Amino acid sequence: MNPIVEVDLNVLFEEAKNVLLNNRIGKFTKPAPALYPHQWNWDAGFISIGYAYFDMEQAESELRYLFSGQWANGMLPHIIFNPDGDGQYFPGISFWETWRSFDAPEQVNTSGISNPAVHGFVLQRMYEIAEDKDRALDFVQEMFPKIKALHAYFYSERDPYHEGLVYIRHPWESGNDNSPTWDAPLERIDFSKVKVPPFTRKDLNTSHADHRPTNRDYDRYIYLIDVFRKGDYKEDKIFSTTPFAVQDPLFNTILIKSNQAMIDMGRLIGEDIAIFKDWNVKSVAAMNDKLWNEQTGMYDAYDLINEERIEMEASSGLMPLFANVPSEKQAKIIVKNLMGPKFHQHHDQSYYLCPSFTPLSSKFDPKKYWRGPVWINMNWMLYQGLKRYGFRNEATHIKEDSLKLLSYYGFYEYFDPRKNLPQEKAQGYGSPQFSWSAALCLDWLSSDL
Ligand code: 9WN
Repeated sequence: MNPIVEVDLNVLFEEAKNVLLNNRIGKFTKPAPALYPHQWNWDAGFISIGYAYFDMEQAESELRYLFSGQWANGMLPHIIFNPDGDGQYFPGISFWETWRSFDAPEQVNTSGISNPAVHGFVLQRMYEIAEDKDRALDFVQEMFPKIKALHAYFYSERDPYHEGLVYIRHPWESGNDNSPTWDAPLERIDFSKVKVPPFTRKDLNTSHADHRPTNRDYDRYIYLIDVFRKGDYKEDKIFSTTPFAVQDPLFNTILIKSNQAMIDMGRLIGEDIAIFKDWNVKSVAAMNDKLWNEQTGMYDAYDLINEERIEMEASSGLMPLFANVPSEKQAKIIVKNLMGPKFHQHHDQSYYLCPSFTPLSSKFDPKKYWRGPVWINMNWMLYQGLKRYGFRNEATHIKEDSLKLLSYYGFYEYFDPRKNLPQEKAQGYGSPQFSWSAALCLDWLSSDL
């Protein structure tokens, strides 16, 4: 029994392992049993970390399968479609019309947008976990050029002013799909002037509408895909027509973190690492010059279409801790925000770390997807950042909160952050048996602190 979470950690480890094994379809693992029947990009990264503890071959297979869908221009799609799952999820294969692009692969069906570039730091984590370091190095060698091509795509195609900050062109690229951070740019889509292609949602067949994005959100998501199709997936054409292009602190943090990992791993295998260093010098400076908000003590997003900051109230604004972007002084301010009224303790209300959006805002919704609930991958990244800066108590706090939620309620996709709910009340939402919740639990259970 563990005194903090009052569960047998060996049992929890076995349960987490089984979530991955039950969601596995041969070479890859679905994010969830029913809601997500294909392979998702950043999910696959977190899932590989979990497998690395008990099946390194499968951990490698996840990334190999994912990169089999990489486009010729380096773009790595957010979904690699499982042909057997087509029809169960919308938007499916045909909706994306990726045949319009010369870059899309012919043998593999994919979406036409990307996801956070977790692969560099995932590969490094796999190397650290590996017992057979020779084999792990071979895998690093195999993946290195593919990950480099992905980063090169982001810096050449998504940084039009060469600032060192890449933009996302769809909320699904951020992985934090319906975060209120995207509300203002999305509200610019004027439905009295533009048409949305007809579509039918499938997510509500397996999930509660209160916990998922609204129909209006979906109209916007689908409209944007139509913009990409009409632009034949050419980035310059899309940039000149899209109403949505945002520099997101989380997306850029993850890229910087993976650049750092590529620098370390490049040294190990004797690869040229100069370009990763150049990218990071520029990106870290740009994060601090352009996105750091002195008044709020968080990193903002930046809307490239309206050329204005989006003041950050989402936990993404704390996330640069993960990639060592803030100075020690900035880090202290960020931690004050994390542990204070904005995300943790407000009068008699207390929240599990870390709500995805601040409970102080009228837009906070404890049940709705990325508008308030706790997500395990975000907690895991915050935890790594806190640990690295030496905030041991806060790091322990976030790990314990995560393990409590996972052991009390199960491996849900996301959790209600409110601490004052009766314990018997369901606090896990979205899909049960969610793969990355299990995979990152395996990582926590296998490491100290
Ligand atoms: C759209 C798979 C994905 C995650 C995202 C999460 C959710 C998809 C959806 O599920 O997004 O990509 O249909 O809601 O928001 O972070 O990668 O688990």
